[in-house]
Amino acid sequence: MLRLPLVRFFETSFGRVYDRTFLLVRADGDGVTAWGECVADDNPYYGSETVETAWHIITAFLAPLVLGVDFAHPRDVFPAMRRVRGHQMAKAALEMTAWDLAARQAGVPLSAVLGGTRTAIASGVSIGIQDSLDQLVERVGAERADGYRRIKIKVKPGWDLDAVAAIRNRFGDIPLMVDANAAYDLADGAHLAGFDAFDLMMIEQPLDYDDILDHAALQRQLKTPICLDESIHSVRLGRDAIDAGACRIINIKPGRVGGHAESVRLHDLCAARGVPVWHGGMLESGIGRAHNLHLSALPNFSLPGDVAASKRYYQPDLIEPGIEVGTDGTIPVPTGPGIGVHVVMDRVERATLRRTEMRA
Ligand code: OSB
Ligand code: MG
Repeated sequence: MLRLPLVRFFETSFGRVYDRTFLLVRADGDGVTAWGECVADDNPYYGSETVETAWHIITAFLAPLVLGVDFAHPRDVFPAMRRVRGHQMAKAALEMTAWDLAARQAGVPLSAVLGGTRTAIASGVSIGIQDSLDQLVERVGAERADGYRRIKIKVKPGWDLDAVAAIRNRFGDIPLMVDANAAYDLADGAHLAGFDAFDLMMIEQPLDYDDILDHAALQRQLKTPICLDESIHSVRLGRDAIDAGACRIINIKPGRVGGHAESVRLHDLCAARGVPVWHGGMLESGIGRAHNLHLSALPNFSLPGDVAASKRYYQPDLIEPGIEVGTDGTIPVPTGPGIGVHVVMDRVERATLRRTEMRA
């Protein structure tokens, strides 16, 4: 369990944070060392899990189901944890580590094992709620100057249409979207239709974190495509949401659906239904961020994701070199074995709050 200070505070509709607490998983097997990251935070505001629940579920229930087991393929790890219900972030942390382990054992990049086809991914940024519209416009300008391919801003009641209008006035027709993190309800439909005037790429998760059908009703009132994040915590819910007309785009976060294998299944389902996907972010360190880069190499990740440069989040990051974005707004997918980044152990040690070791 580690804590790192954020380079800049991050504010969403559920509050402002200055640091990030998360878990790292390290697995040693057959002479290689693999890494994964659990995206649960120290509060249950985005999802119901926390670092403490993930620690408990991993050590008491999940690790004993997978440690020392001979898996033919990492896709078999998620099904092996099936008797534990929910706790997708805890499951994903172990499952993703298993993918890194398998890729390193085979000596190939993780993206190759996952079925990735891209050598670089298009990068976007997620800009939190600011103290003023002037500050927001300044941040958008700085991110644009760094080359990012699309801007997402966090919105909530009282910080929404005016914020979008300020950006459109200053920057014109840039690729722009908003993320409400479930801050509205269906009764706000007429207000949310106000976003239609701004030609947004999408509005992400306007309604409740576990809702499908209200989103379908809202989508019928909006021209702007709805993208679901929080609501899609399994492949089945992704199918249900598409069938119900609740969204036209899906944000994939492996931590939210239980890992890489479930993410690939969700990606494939969306591809078959003609629904584009993009890779979300959870303020990961370089370790989780590297996993996200490899997954983003799959073909239906056709929209820029929230996978951005290390220096926006942590200085220094836990990896060296950090992940950097080119002037064209893309990030190369690492080519070394596994996640293909170098973990700086003394930085991990310094940020560590608690550790445990388990053996088969
Ligand atoms: O809703 O996409 C979200 C961060 C933490 C929790 C939820 C979300 C986010 C982000 C930040 O938007 C994405 C990132 O830059 O990592
Ligand atoms: Mg979101």
